[in-house]
Amino acid sequence: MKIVSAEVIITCPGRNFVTLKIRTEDGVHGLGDATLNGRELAVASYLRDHVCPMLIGRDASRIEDTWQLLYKGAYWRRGPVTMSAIGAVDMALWDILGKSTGMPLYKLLGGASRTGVMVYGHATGRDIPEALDEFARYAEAGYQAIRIQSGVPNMRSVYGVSKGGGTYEPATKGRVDEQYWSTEKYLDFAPKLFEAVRERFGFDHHLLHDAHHRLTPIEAARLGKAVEPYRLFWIEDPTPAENQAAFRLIRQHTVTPIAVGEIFNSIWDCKQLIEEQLIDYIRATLTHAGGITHLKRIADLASLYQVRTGCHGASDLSPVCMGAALHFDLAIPNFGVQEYMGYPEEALEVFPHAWTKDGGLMHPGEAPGHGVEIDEKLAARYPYDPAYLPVARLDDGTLWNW
Ligand code: GCO
Ligand code: MG
Repeated sequence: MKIVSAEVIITCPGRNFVTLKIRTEDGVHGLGDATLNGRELAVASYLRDHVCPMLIGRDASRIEDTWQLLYKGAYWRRGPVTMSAIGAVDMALWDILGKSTGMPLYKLLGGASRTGVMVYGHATGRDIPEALDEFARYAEAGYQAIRIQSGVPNMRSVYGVSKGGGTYEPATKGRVDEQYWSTEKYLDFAPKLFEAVRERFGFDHHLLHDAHHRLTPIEAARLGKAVEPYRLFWIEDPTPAENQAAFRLIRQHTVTPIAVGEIFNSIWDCKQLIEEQLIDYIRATLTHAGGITHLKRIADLASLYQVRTGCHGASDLSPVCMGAALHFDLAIPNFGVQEYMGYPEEALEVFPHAWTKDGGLMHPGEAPGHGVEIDEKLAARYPYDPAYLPVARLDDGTLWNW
């Protein structure tokens, strides 16, 4: 199973994706997702210039040893660029192992622990009535878990709501968009949004919401406490998590469950959050947190503390990541929920996939490996198109957390 080539493919079918393709001497290939939204070329260069040459000649079945080599061997540890590059290699090697043994990835991970993967969709609206109508559409489509985001009255922009109708896409082509934020307005509004959902739809659905790192710990505690009657499945990223101990303060005040970790890239980012049971769901992903090998380690640690997974599944993680994530979700014992934001049609064409979707339940399929391929000819028709995530400022211009 000697590796003979490793190449990076960059394509923009609706949005930018970076894919690593590793090939062995037996003609088997594996794919890994290396997309880091807004910093795509940094990971592409890390792979092309530093990692790919190291892979040639190595045994593709030595997945753990390759992970350790890339992690310890760089000397400089962790970080989103390094860990996304390692994640892509790891995903591709597991894909190769699946293909060369004829097994779908979830079987290599121990087999199915459930019949399907519960995914949540994004209901968004410029105001409460519009958000509720979107919620109704997801409910009718069979989703058991639905995230809701809405525009806030008298606030110029808000996280998670699409600009001109259509699907939500946070990155803006060619520039860094400036948005505005007011915690006071948001905190006044958010409980009304959840109240309206429960009034119209009752308590049958799992209700999720993303605060997108905007609050201070005490503000997050206030929000969690205020929304307890609406029994949310989770509030996501209530406050930035670099300071893990900050979550103690939130926990002292509220039983609203908390999900954190889409921007984490290693077990060290969430060790304290998990060990002190300061969160309920860990959102780290395969792509950004070092692939299957490392996310499994995080999930196993989490399982000791009854913390479940809720992997990030925004459309800026490629379908390759989604396919691999569905295998992971199906196999691990402490799966909670998987985000599925969906993809532009052209992205689904560039990445043919074995997964299936039935309402709010997904299945990775039975194809060997992770079951996602890339149509390279089609991919070449969509050249890289730089796009960046926005920043948020307070009304007086102070730069805030987006
Ligand atoms: C989510 C996330 C995304 C991120 C995006 C950044 O919960 O899905 O918060 O919307 O903002 O993935 O690239
Ligand atoms: Mg989020």
